[in-house]
Amino acid sequence: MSERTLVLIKPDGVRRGLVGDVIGRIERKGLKIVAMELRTLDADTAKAHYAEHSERPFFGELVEFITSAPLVAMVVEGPRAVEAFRALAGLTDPVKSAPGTIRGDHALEIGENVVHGSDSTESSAREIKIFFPDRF
Ligand code: RTP
Ligand code: MG
Repeated sequence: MSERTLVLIKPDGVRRGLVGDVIGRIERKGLKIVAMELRTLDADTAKAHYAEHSERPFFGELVEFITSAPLVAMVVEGPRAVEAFRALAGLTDPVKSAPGTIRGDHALEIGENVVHGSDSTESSAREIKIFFPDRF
């Protein structure tokens, strides 16, 4: 059963030139990119995307960071795509992420951890609607 997940290469990943690395990992895994766009988020879109964290102390910083510069948004498709991409990404805390994962290989700080991947099929459906409202 194929499913879709929303992947973001966050502003730190774009700024550091990691777009090709992340796309390469997605492609080598056998997942398919079915939509992709470089864009800078406005605050409303960022707040909607991260709504589940609106009461957390880091919410302001999170919104500021994710809107600070261009990111790459994509829809990635394949068998168990949500779980497959989360495994490629590693854990939220890059220091705890195993080498071989995107965050484990490329980051040190929780707040700048290179990529986002939806955490469930319910989240991916909601997030894909926010980023690509007319496409799916
Ligand atoms: P994401 O949503 O960005 O893919 O990351 P995630 O599922 O691994 O982590 P999540 O719990 O959804 O948190 C979203 C983003 O908020 C930042 N964060 N900061 N300072 C903190 O304690 C803290 N906790 C989370 C991270 O940048 C995380 O990716
Ligand atoms: Mg999350």
